[in-house]
Amino acid sequence: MTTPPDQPIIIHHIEGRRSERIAWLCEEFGWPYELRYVPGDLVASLEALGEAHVMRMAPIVDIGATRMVESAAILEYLLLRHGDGRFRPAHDRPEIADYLQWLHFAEGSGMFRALIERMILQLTDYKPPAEVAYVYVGGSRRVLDFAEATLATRPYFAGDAFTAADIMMHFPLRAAGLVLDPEAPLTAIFSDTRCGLGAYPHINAFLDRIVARPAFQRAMAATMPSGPPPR
Ligand SMILES: N[C@@H](CCC(=O)N[C@@H](CS)C(=O)NCC(=O)O)C(=O)O
Repeated sequence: MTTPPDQPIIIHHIEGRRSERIAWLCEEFGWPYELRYVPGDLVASLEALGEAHVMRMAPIVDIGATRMVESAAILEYLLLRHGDGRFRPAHDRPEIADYLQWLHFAEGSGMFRALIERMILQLTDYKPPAEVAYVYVGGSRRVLDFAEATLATRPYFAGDAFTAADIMMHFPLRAAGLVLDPEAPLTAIFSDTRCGLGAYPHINAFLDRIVARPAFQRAMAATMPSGPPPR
C-alpha cells in the first residue's frame, strides 16, 4: 500500500503535452491529482504556465509546498517519497542502471535529438554547420534503433517490469517517429498513430503493451478530455 501525498498533486498542464506523464503515474497509483489548464485554449494554458514558473513549460507540478519542473525528476521524486518501491527497481537491483539511463535518456537524448532534427529538417533554407549536421541529422533514427534493440531483449526499458522509464519514453518514441515520417503533421504525436515507426516491431509491441494499461487510458482521457488538441 503506497502513501499518497497529503494533498492532491497539482499538475499545471497543456493538453497533449508532457504533463500527461505525471497524470499517468498518478493514475497508476490511484493518487488524487488536479489538472490546471484552460480547456481548448493552448495559448491561455501556456500563459498560465508562465505565471506559475519562469520556465513556462508543462509540466509544472505542486506536491504540497514543493513546486517542480522537469518530468523525470518529478516522477522520480514522487516514487522516492511515496512510491513504496513500485514502478522503479530498488537501488541494489541490476535493473537500476537501465532504469536510470532510460528515465533520463528520454529528455536528455531522445526528445533533444528528435526536436533538433525536426527543426533542422523543417527549416529548409537553414544549412546546419557540418558539426551540427553530424551530431543531429540521423539522431532520431539512432534513438529509435537503440530503443528497438533494447526492447528486442525485454518487454520494458528497465527489464520485465513496467517502470517510470517507460512513462518517460512514450513521448520521445513518438517524437522521433515523426521525424522519420516528414509527411506526418506534428499533431500526430497526440494520438497513437505510430507515424514513422513501421520498421520497429519491438517498439510497436511495447507501445501496444503500454497503451493497453487502464491507467494510461484514464490519464489520456483526463488530460485530453476533448480528444487530441488541434496543435
Ligand atoms: N524537459 C522538460 C520539457 C518540458 C517541455 O518542454 N514541455 C513542452 C510541452 S510538451 C512545453 O511546455 N513547451 C513550451 C515551452 O517550452 O515554452 C520535461 O520533460 O519536463
